Amino acid sequence: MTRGVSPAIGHCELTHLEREPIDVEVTRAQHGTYERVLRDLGCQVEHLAEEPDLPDSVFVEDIAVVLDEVAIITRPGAESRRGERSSIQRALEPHRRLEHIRAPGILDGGDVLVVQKDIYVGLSTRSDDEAVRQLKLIVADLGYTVTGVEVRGCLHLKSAVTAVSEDTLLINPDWIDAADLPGHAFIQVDPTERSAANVVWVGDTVLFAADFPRTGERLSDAGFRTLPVDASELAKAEGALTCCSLIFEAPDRNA
Ligand code: CIR
Repeated sequence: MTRGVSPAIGHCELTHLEREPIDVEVTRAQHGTYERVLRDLGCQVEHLAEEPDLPDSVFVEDIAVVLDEVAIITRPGAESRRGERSSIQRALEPHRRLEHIRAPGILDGGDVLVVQKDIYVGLSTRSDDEAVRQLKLIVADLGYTVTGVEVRGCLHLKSAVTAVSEDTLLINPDWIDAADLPGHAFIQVDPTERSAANVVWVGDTVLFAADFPRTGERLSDAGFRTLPVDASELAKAEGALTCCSLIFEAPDRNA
């Protein structure tokens, strides 16, 4: 599931970046390529209409956590993003039973890394212990463990670490302690490419941001099939690759 780029993206939330002009058409072109790559990899892309008044609404990942059994609509840490929920909720209703993170909890999907039955939640400026507590209750009977982990220096947990296979994580060790994610193998980003840990793993392929070729090379050296995707304009809005989609199994749909 994706959503078109808002014409207001230039007014996006920024935490670690200085504001610079964002070219909406270039952003749309990059986003279109991203969707095409997902289709080429066998995904059925459900493209939601853009939201002209919601600058960050292309970053659908933050609004829901979709597990096989349930989808959890988040309560985004940035107040300006809370209006993004209603349309995502409507779009997910046909696919999953829905649950919600409720006030005072805050949670961005970018802070939620699901690795098989382990759910890690980044304790960032956007997600808190109260959301972790609620999430634990929601998944209590589903066999998941939920663990809050400290992140530093980056926006979200998935800025610092994402999965590239069932047991291997790509990590920037400056932003998170690998010891907080026990039982996994790690590949480190190239030290000159701080934001490179955010990759999208689909089937047998890992999509990485074209701005980070050295990390891409590390992944291919480790035996992964990789594909670069240009997301440089989206990056000016502090968005990375995972943020632009919610990827889940939809057995109720024809492929
Ligand atoms: C924000 O600050 O909320 C947006 N400008 C960027 C969100 C990126 N989302 C993500 O990494 N999951």
